[in-house]
Amino acid sequence: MILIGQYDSPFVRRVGIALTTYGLAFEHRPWSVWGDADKIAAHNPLRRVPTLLLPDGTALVETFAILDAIDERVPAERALLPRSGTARRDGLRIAALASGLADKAVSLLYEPMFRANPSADWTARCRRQIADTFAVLEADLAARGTRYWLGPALSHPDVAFTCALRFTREAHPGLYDPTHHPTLEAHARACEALPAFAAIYQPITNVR
Ligand SMILES: N[C@@H](CCC(=O)N[C@@H](CS)C(=O)NCC(=O)O)C(=O)O
Repeated sequence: MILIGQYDSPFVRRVGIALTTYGLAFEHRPWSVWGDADKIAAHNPLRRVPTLLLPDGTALVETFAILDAIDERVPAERALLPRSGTARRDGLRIAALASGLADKAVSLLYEPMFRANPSADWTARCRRQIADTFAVLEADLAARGTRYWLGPALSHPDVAFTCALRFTREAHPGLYDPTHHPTLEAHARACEALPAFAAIYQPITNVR
């Protein structure tokens, strides 16, 4: 498998951490969505990352679709989400909130890159969406009292959230206030200390 994209993307990092946690072999092509757009386009007309090339050459796009394929390559007991049932729904729900938060943080980063006069309304909307989602996630995790989001073991929501938080903090300093989110803060710190998270990381270099 070949993973295309830089680890400064919260989505590419999430896929890289899942592959590394599973111990699945993969090649990494750290292509930039800006400088290497033509190379990415040869596999993905959207010119977006992550793009995952399967051994048969199929190019998968969209993090959740990529992870669906990766999860199938490990036994059910090692997968970062149960194959079905309530815990799967719950994990997908939380991972989708974290991923949506990351989407808004990416939009917020792109706005001044592409507009001479960034929209104040759009910027305020994104900031509000991010802040409200952090608040919902803090309440959700605090109510669980578990080591990881779905219980004693690492799962997809933990990876999705930790990648979203790291990206948001680095892209938008001050937007996330750790004192308002003590549960999220402790959780992300514990996840970032895991070997796969330490190995799969790149500070933001998202420049056009
Ligand atoms: N929903 C997508 C989001 C991927 C995404 O936004 N990737 C960014 C990099 S962080 C990208 O490709 N940006 C270039 C573009 O959208 O044209 C996913 O989960 O894979």
